[in-house]
Amino acid sequence: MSAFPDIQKICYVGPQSKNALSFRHYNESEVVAGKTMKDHLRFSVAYWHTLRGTGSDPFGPGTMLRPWETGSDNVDMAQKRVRVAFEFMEKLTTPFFCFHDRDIAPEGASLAETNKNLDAVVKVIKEEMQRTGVKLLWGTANLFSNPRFVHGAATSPNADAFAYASAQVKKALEVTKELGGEGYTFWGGREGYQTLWNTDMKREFDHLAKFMHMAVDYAKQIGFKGQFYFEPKPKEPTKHQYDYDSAACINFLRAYGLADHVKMNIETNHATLAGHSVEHELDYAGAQGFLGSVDANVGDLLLGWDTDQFPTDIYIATKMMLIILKYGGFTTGGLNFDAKVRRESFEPVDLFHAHIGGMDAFAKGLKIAAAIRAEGEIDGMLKQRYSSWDSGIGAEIEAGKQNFASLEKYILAKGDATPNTSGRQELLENIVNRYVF
Ligand code: XUL
Ligand code: CO
Repeated sequence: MSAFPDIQKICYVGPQSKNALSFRHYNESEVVAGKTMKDHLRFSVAYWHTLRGTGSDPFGPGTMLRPWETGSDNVDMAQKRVRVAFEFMEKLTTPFFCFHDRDIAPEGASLAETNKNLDAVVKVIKEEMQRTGVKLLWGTANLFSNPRFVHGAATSPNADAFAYASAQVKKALEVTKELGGEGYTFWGGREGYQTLWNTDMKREFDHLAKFMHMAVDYAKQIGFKGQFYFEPKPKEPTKHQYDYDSAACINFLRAYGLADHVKMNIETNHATLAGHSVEHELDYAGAQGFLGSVDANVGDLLLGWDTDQFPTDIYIATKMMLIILKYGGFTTGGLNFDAKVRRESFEPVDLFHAHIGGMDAFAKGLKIAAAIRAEGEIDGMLKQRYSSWDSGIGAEIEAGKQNFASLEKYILAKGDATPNTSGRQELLENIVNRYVF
């Protein structure tokens, strides 16, 4: 039985389309900058929001109308829900999905029973993946909902909570491997603290590193070749999250010998919560060689929390695609819509509107970014701005042929620095607008 009987496969119609259930820009087989849009964008549906989001908020319960949900959260329902998920992705034509272990299957009375539940649901997921060709971008474990993780998981002061989390990630890695997942993401949830009065920060960092190393070792042991990702988030739920931003995460990975095994999964709304723009976070990770994957959403700058809205802002999408292209595009990563429909958007069709809007925004952003790069005007201005480093004293400094004493001599002889030219920010913004509209 169809969960979306009135909705056909979403097709590309073109920019003039007024059909809300069509793509105006996402034309999966269209080649842009040497690759199809499908291969550039690698869109993914986030199981936790799209299939499990209820619309509850601190002031009230869920509002979502999901006719296929029959009330009881058991394995039978979880298996039925998988069929709904894949009908949705098939109609939407997203090539990937992502999940947490606990989104897809209910917890049982013991870990053994929980794992059995998971296996029963994974069996159906496997069937549906084969039937539809939809693939797994990455898997992860929910180490934050159950009260046993009240003080964190890998950074909990309770060694048993750490042990439980280890057992859970072991199983999540096995399942991710079984489903051919191209990656595995660490988002710790409660890995952070509320007050230093009760927190041994150094010890908690050491434990988090131990935990990640164990995951890397176990992946090797079972032959899981997917890419590990670390997802930064500065606040929510704890006051001081250890994975604050790209810089904090990369420093942690380097300090603990994990740099060769883990890349970043950058989320737009998490970037803005950290006081950064997403392009800053992407460029920072890219410059350090850690750009892996993206959780595509947006926050609301007037609200200070993780609103996880669908991304429809063409400037943000363009800037993100410019940076993703600059670093060579996705390999194992992709654009995972870690986003939820608003509580007021409670009908199933809203899930389609939301994803279509996000996919079209990034498709258009990709085309604009590719055009900007092909014409090279902005790149040329950037290069020009740094041209004092291409020859003469600049090139010598870069080549390590100068030192403080020789530079003092140089400036004493020269008298003063050559005046800088204008930064031309407004002109650059106008040039970008020329491509956008
Ligand atoms: C939470 C968040 C997570 C991760 C995966 O803010 O973004 O859903 O993406 O655990
Ligand atoms: Co996320």
